[in-house]
Amino acid sequence: MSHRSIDSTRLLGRIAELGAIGRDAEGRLVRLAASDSEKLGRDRFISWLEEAGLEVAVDRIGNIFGIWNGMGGGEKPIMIGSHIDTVINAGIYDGCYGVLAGLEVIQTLKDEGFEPSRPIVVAAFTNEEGVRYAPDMIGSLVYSGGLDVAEALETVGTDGTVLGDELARIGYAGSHAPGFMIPHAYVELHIEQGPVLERQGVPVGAVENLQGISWQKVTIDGDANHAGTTPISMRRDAGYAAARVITFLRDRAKASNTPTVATVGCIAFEPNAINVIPSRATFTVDLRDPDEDRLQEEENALAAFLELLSAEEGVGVSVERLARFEPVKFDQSIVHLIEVAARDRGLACKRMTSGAGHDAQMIARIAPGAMIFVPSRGGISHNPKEFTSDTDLVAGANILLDVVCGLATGELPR
Ligand code: HGY
Ligand code: MN
Ligand code: MN
Repeated sequence: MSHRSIDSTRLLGRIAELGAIGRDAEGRLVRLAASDSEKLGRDRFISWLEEAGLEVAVDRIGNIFGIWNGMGGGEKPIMIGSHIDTVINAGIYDGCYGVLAGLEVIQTLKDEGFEPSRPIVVAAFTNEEGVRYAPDMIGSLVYSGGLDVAEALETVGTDGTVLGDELARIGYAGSHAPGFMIPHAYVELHIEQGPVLERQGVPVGAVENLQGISWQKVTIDGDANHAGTTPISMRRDAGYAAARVITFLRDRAKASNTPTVATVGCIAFEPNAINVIPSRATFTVDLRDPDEDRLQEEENALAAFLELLSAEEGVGVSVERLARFEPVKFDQSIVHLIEVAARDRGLACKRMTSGAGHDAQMIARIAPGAMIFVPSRGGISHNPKEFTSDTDLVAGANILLDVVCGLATGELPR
């Protein structure tokens, strides 16, 4: 059976080109949401949308849309989305692959004279990574009605900037109301960012659910004192207390025999001097689990440990919630469509859970959707070593093409 195929040279070339945009003085890829470097990526993406002859729209939270109306007119669109903001010292595929493959699918169909029964839209959502502004996925969260846009625009970043001011400064404070197009269906193509597909030698993942996420910021207050003269018994050491929390979280997750994961990704001491016992430790806790009850159990266990710690170490503890998203189940008929599309191309496909958060989990609030994964070499991501082979990248984009055609024609595959 002959299949349509995307233009692999164009897709791979754009992934490489976007991957070179927003590098810092040390050559690291850092395109944090609403930053000058991200603006460069946004501008380049919009130039590709215009080259493809798409209508470009930007909403009030800075989400970018490339719209192909086809003959679809007033019908609800098929939306293909992801993000182009990155973490610090990122790889070039996370998010960008899905956005550029979405554009490639539209451009392939347009070039071929395909006439979709409904509009097809590619979306790049703001601040998916949440590194500069919490919570993560704020653009798709606002788009799906999970957070009021005015409130979101007031979000203060880790650098003290305000999201709304930064979007205006880089020229991406759009005018469209978030949610101005409710998708008929949503599909997101993404690198797995984990080891499962590669370990099992499977080229395609049909993602049927996504785990819950809990982000908290913990502040521990002790007493600064002299590192040389203060006996251990007299210390109220915020640094030591923080270390106890990190080992508590890791040991508990490791001993649990469940998919629970816990990460302390950011930490800062005050006054942060070699010979001063830290008076304050501020750090983040990222807890995840595919099961909501277990995730709540982990949050409760942490809260109980912090109380015990406060009593034992004589330190003050305060916690700020930064993000909390329940686990999400995707649309079974679209998951099935992905499996059939892979089978029709002779590709093995595995149903799986997403360990990472994605815009798809937010858009699932307003439309049926699912995700397609391709393997990550060594399961590495959020790291410049992030890599997916050209073969897998192209295969994933062709599966996306087939799934979008199936959704656009209503001809669900055999
Ligand atoms: O944190 C996440 O899972 C996503 O990369 N924002
Ligand atoms: Mn991502
Ligand atoms: Mn990411």
